[in-house]
Amino acid sequence: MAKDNTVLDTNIANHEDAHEITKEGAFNRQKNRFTAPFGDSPGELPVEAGRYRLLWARICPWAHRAVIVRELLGLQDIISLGTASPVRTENGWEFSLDEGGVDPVLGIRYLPEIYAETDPEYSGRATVPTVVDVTTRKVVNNDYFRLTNYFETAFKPFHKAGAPDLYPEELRAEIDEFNDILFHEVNNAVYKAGFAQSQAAYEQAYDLLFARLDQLEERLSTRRYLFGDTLTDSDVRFYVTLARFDAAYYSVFRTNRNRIIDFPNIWNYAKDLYQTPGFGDTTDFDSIKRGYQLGNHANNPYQLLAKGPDVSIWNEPHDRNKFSK
Ligand SMILES: N[C@@H](CCC(=O)N[C@@H](CS)C(=O)NCC(=O)O)C(=O)O
Repeated sequence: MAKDNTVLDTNIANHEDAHEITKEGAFNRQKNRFTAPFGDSPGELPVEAGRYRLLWARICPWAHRAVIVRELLGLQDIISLGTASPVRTENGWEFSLDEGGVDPVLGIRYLPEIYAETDPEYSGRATVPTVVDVTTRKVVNNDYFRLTNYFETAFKPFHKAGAPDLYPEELRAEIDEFNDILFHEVNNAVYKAGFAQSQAAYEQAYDLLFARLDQLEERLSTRRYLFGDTLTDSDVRFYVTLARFDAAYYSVFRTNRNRIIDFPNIWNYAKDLYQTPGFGDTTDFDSIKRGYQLGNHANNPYQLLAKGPDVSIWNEPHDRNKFSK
């Protein structure tokens, strides 16, 4: 846990404590601790309706993607959802949005409580997303990288009728390869820029990020979604970074070569997704701004919240229907 009592996910001290800064000043994200897969083989987490609770905070892109996929696939009654407040406290993510300030199912005030109950030896950061087995009160999975894929595959028997196939078998290898690039060069590159402790590490992340965004701008000039005419898991992963970019990363993480609204194809694509049920209705720009801007107390000692940007433009028309047949 961070020593500073005003911490947030954007507080670098938090990551120093968790030994996530290399000697070159670069951010090297901690490994997930709870990675058991969901499935019906021995050692896998049994897939059952009502057994698991997904814990998230609206600021967090890694958790947001699991929430979007849960919505798209209609898993809301199968996996319950607990929401922590957007500004992380000195004691970790707090369930202060709930009555009495505790999660109504688990009865915890702070996320680290359930990590400590599960593994008293755990010394890493208690992160969202976290999946808890409510029958055992144990954290069973915090594998933000693969969680959406489990919802898409192992939870298939529970998908709503007509749910999109976000992870089609014939595309899985390609999607995995793409998601890996997306992680290193977009989703995590913004954090690498924001958490860098040397000019070189910051510039390296910045250059990597914008070179990839330029390529994605090009890719989206010929197709509605990243893999063509239908939504995939990769679109969800790209979207969560886009939704945070202009409101947070651009200023807080200094990823300011240009804004997302300056990329014509990416911006129209982002609006298209935002206006699709599951995306915009789970996106809370106010929480995003608070989480990133107020979270870093050292960089914002007077706790001022930027008034802009105007987020009403996410509801403006997009031009992506031009790709529909
Ligand atoms: N589990 C991953 C990714 C998830 C993650 O970083 N979530 C952030 C919120 S976006 C979090 O919960 N941070 C808590 C902390 O830093 O203590 C990690 O450990 O780096």
